[in-house]
Amino acid sequence: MGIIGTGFMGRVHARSARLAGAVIVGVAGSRPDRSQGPYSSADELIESGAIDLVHICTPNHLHAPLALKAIAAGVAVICEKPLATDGETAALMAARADEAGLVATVPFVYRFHAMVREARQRVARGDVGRVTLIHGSYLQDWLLRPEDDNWRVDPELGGPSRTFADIGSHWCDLAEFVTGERIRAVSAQTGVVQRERAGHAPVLTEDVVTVQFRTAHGALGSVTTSQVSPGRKNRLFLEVAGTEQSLAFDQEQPEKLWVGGREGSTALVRDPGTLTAEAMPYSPLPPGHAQGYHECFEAFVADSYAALRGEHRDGLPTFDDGARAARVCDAVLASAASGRWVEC
Ligand code: SOE
Repeated sequence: MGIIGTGFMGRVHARSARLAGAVIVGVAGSRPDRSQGPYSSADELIESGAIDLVHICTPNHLHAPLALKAIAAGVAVICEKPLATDGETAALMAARADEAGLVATVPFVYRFHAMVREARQRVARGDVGRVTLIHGSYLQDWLLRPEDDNWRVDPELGGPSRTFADIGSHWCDLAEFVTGERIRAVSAQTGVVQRERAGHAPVLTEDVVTVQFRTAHGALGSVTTSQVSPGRKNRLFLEVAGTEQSLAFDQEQPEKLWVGGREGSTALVRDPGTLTAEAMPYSPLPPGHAQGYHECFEAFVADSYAALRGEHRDGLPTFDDGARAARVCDAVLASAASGRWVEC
């Protein structure tokens, strides 16, 4: 396989791919001196004929052109989210991957927590009853200060949405994955808290977003995303209420799933004794040995490579899922701009 992108995510992908047994043939960086192996550019790597799969870990604006090139060359793809900077392009990418019959996946890695699989299975088997309310947030603080900078701030590189495309996409994917519901219409507000950032004045991409939504089956929901919430590092919180039970998952407390009931509530702890058969394969470590981001990433990459070998893996996030998240993101921006509800 090959990797395009040498930043934080490129390194996370490389580590997980090695663990999955993949051989790294080349790494292409933004400049020839950042590349490793015989290929000095992304194009050379994709067209080398030497790789079965390419990991695309570049800034967002390059996801679509590189993934489309790889698909045209018959190369399977693992592409970072947001899959594209607009929903239409993301849908085209999903269609092309489908037509070519290629494995094409997106690292919605929070799906790979055992307690998330547990929640999904409990909703699917009816424990929760009819899903009525879905809410939560995804909060970070790494862009709190005016001096905090990143390519994601720049719409030319990151696309028109920053916070929602980057982390709202994870939340929406997780909410839909756990509940089986589809976000059907949104009413959103976006806000820029830091208008002046070095090199980006005025800042055009959003720091904070609030969204209320309804699903195809009529459940109501809301989500708040922020990259400027002091003290919140990577706090993805999801709560689902149904007519029988509630479930809540907090990515910073990933060993637990709260099961709420009118007659009493419990905090389930990840343990083979309590997990359903569907969640067990995603519980890689004995209880008490906390499962974290890396383990989830490893499980996602391992399942992508299993799919490449022709094996089925339940819940593998594909380009179709990436395209859905991009479509919801488009609707969020359109609603914030118009002040109206927008269908997605
Ligand atoms: C930065 O906001 C980031 O690294 C995201 O890009 C990841 O997808 C998320 O998992 C953590 O935060």
